[in-house]
Amino acid sequence: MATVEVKVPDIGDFDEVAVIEVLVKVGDTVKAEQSLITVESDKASMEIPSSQAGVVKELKVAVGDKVKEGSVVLVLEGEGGGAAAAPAAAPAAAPAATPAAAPVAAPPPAAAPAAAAGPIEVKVPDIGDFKDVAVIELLAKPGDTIKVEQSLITVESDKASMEIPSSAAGVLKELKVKVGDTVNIGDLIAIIEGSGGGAAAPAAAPAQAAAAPAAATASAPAPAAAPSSAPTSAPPAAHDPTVAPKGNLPHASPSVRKFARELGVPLEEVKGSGPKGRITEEDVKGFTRAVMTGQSSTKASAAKAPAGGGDGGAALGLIPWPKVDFSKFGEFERKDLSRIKKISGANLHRNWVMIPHVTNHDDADITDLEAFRVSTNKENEKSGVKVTMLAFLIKASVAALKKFPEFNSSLDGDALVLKKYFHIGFAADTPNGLVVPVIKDADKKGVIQISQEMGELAKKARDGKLGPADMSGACFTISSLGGIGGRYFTPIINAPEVAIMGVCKSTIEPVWDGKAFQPRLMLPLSLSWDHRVIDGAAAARFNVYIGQILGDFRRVLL
Ligand code: CAO
Repeated sequence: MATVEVKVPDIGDFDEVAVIEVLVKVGDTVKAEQSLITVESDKASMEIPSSQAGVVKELKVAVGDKVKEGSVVLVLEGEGGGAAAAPAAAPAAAPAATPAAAPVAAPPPAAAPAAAAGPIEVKVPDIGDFKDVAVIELLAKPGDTIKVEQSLITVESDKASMEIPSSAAGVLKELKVKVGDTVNIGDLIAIIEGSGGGAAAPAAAPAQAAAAPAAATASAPAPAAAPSSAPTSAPPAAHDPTVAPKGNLPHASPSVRKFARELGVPLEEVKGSGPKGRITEEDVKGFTRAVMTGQSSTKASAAKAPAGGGDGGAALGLIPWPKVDFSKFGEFERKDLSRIKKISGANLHRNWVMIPHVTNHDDADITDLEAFRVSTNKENEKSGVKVTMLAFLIKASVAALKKFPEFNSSLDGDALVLKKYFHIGFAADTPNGLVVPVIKDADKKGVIQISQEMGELAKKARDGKLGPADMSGACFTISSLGGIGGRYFTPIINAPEVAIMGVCKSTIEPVWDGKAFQPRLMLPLSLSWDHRVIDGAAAARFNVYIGQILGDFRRVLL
């Protein structure tokens, strides 16, 4: 099989950029367009994709190396699944249309500086053939004194993030964009009261100076709407980045930013361990771990998460949270929320507000299943593994997800992502709050193995030792209060999942069999579902189907 050299494509008019991350290793199988390395200049970082599919034979660059157009990144044993290796002389031939083909260098200001006073409009300069790039950071706030070329905002696409500089000097009067907005060339981003010393030319000519187009073809999801792979109660969350503190801007590559966003980690609170304080994926994981184990908390979530909603409603145009002097009414004590509660609160709040929830209630006859569970546990007494009703529920959910695939999906803009894997989260109560560990590939596991893994994960949860990987990737979540009591409740969906099953304590009830009332063990089920994705009839069918399986577990074989 032929080997090919993958080279740095045409990435604009820059001399050399530093390799800050190597994203693959020797032996890895890479797809065409898969990111291989991250490079970074003063103002922008971007990922260089592979021009073709194959197996990595040799890496030709290391972190810290400088590369430019035509530099060999690595040697691939080709699978013939992509473009042929682009010769050094024509590096743009392969990934020319990909984001990596775009320059790393930050765009110059929208307009050439010119002496002017009075209000000046700063617009997005020509940053290449992309549209709808997400604003991920605001780097200045009204009242700040801005220099020409000082970065005002950071935008990000799938593969690259870059800072948009000011075309004028002066005092920032107004920012016209906020985090989560998407922008295009020519969009107004700020009004600056010119200082007369190096102010911008009229904003009507934003593209003039744009010699350096930026990366990006696809728009990155806005942080607020970005699907979080973390469970409702897990680490993540609703971090609404506001103005980043001056001189303390989070420094991270696009993939690390994306990873942080998925976990809801506020990057400006993460200490970077990479060169020049750059935040690495390990730093984000470490931060999450620290929050989960109670060694740290996030300022953002602490400020936003409180059970009552804090001031989070302000963004929705709600009236402010009531401030009450409780001492007027009697004695009280003040107790800080646990760290997990602070973080999960922000998630729960977002999910509750953003997802149109509906909850269906039903009962499943588990008389025979409970008898089977008890006898199975007797048979396996010595194994030390106790089979729980929750394990059967996980198996039943997998069968229902297979029969009703839209329940195993996530909304992504106007599209539905239909998953072919079956990872099931379960809510676990811990002394520090609620967490949601995930049983991976539950479709491939038996009830005993699921019970065993659940026991291990629940213990890890109680000991505060769950890592992000233990809590991510769920397709569907089950929240069981069966060991405690109650009849029904309305569980909150774990975005980006589209449904969650709440289970309460089973009780013996009289059930009419056509001739007489029979004492049957009935399990209350409460299914909350996202009405944007699921219709009421489908939800009722899903619940009924789960009930049928629990009523006669042989049905999972059908
Ligand atoms: N009906 C009746 N009894 C039930 C039951 C049900 N639906 N589910 C469990 N039980 C019984 C079990 O059989 C067990 O009884 P024994 O000790 O006599 O065997 C007892 O209740 C305790 O079960 P368990 O809680 O140890 O085991 P589990 O598999 O049901 O649950 C776990 C494990 C980790 C999910 C659970 O310990 C837990 O944390 N539950 C709380 C989840 C929660 O807080 N959800 C709310 C989320 S919304 O805020």
